[in-house]
Order: sequence, then structure tokens, then C-alpha cells
Amino acid sequence: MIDTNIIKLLKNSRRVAVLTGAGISAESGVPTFRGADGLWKNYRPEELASPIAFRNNPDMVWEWYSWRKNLIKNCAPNPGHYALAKMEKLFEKFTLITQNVDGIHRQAGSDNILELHGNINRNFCCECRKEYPDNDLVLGSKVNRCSCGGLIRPAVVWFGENLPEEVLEKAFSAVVDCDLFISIGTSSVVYPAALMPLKAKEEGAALIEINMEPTPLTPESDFFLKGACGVILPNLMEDVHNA
Ligand code: BV8
Repeated sequence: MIDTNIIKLLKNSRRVAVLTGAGISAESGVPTFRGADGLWKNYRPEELASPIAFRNNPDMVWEWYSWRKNLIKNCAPNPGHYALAKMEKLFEKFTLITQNVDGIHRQAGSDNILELHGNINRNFCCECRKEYPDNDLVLGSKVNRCSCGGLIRPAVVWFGENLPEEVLEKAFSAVVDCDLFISIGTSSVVYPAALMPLKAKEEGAALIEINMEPTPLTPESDFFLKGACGVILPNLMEDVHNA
């Protein structure tokens, strides 16, 4: 049973912003980054998810993304994704801001999604920016080249790269406008995403965090729901429905 104060908060909120991280896709089989079996266990992020890494060793970086693309292709939405898709319909305004690049929120039926860090299923040429779907490329250990000769990279935001301006602007306007902010399944260490719950709170929003363990955000949260989001979110939706 979820704390009745949280149910009341959800019932009384009109404009909600949600930030998700890798934790929401963990129960779909997508590895997280910083957990015990995380992607960053064997590599430092800068060695793989940065423009310098790609420039220095495009084949190695492309092989890592090919491995992730093939893995994500077999990952389906879990009850946490579906609960968020349902939650979207409860409020006057609902913005789903995600750090995830796996595209699973859209598969689950969410609509107003802001992909802060891009989407692993899209690719473009570093030189002429021509876009390439995965089906036009060879996934594996050799990077692909564009007809112009440029290297083709995944359409994700790497460390040291700016986030897409329009997406960032829309995200921050939802952050300052919301009366409830829910941070779900993120270690809250990657910026500027990690600033968003703090900014929402500063602007007067209530702040709920859902995670398997405390994060640097937890002390700032009004409510911390400890546990798996694939369990907590459906329970939350059921309690709100029955309230
Ligand atoms: C930028 C690429 C301007 C795609 C990723 C201050 C302000 C601005 C920038 C910075 C700053 N300080 C430092 C920076 C630089 C840097 C940064 O934040 N570094 C950190 C590491 C200190 N930020 C940037 O470079 C950003 N760009 O700001 O541009 C600029 C330009 C130049 C110089 C300065 C500034 C770009 C950031 C984006 C990087 N790209 N990924 C890809 O390959 O995927 S980041 C990567 O981390 C993923 O995108 C991921 O989404 C993101 C965050 O990780 P999480 O989603 O939180 O995942 P994690 O594994 O860490 O945690 C999972 C959590 O889930 C855990 O807490 C776990 O307990 C929980 N969990 C697990 N299972 C469950 C669960 N919870 C509930 N239920 C479960 N079942």
C-alpha cells in the first residue's frame, strides 16, 4: 500500500513532469550504466560515450553500440513503462523527460516524450548529417561510412556534447511549470538532467523519487519510494484509481 499522502498528492496535481533513467528499463532487460552489472563496469563512460572515443576508435565504439542496439531490439516495455503511459492521461499536463535512448517509452504508448540524450535506433553521418536507419547499416565491429565518406554514428548525446536545444528548452519549461515532479530510476549524477528535479522543487513543485536505493537526490525528495519501478508504478496507478 502506497503512502496515502502520495496518493493525495497525485490526485491534487494538475501539471506533472517525470524524469526517467536506466532504472525504468532494467526490468525490460536493458543493462543500466552504473549498477553492479552496469555498462560502465568495465569501461569508463568517456572511453565509449564521447566524441573523442569515437574519433580515436570508431570501430570499438560502433561495436559497443551495435551490441546495445541488438540487445535493446529484444527488450519490451515492462509494467513500469505501461503505468507511465496510463499516468499521462490522468493530468491536465504531463511531460515524460527521459535520459534513456532505448525508445521503450514510446513502444509502451507514452506520447509527450522528451528524449534528452537522443535515440540509439537513429544514426547520422558526422560530416553531412545524413540520417541512416539501422536497417541501412551493418551492425558489428566495423564502423559504417556515408556516401560522402563520413563516419556514421548513433544519434545519442555523448559526454561533452550539448543536449538538443529544443528538447532541453521544452524540458526546462515543463520543470518550472509543474506542480509535481517524479524522478524514476536514475542515479541522479548526469547533468544537466540531474538539475531538473532540484529546479522543479526550487520552483515550488512537490518531489517524489522512485529508486532501488537512495541517490544524491533522495535528501531533497518529499517522498522516496524504495523499490523496483516495475512494481511500484503499477501499484501507484492502482491506488490512485481506487482512491
Ligand atoms: C552537457 C549517452 C554541455 C547515450 C549519456 C554540469 C552541468 C552540465 C554538464 C555537466 C555538469 N557536470 C558535469 C557535466 C558533464 C557531463 C556529466 O554530467 N558528467 C557526469 C558523469 C559528472 N554532462 C554532459 O557532458 C552532458 N552534456 O552538459 O553539455 C556541456 C558541454 C561540454 C562541457 C560541459 C557541459 C551530456 C550528458 C549525456 C551523456 N550521455 N549517454 C548512451 O550511450 O546511452 S549519459 C548516460 O547516463 C545515459 O544516457 C543515462 O541515461 C545517463 C544517466 O544514467 P542513469 O539513467 O541514471 O542510469 P544509471 O545506471 O546511472 O542509474 C540507474 C539507476 O536506476 C540507479 O540509481 C539504480 O539504483 C536504479 N534502478 C536500477 N534498477 C531499478 C532502479 N530503480 C527502480 N527500479 C529498478 N528496477
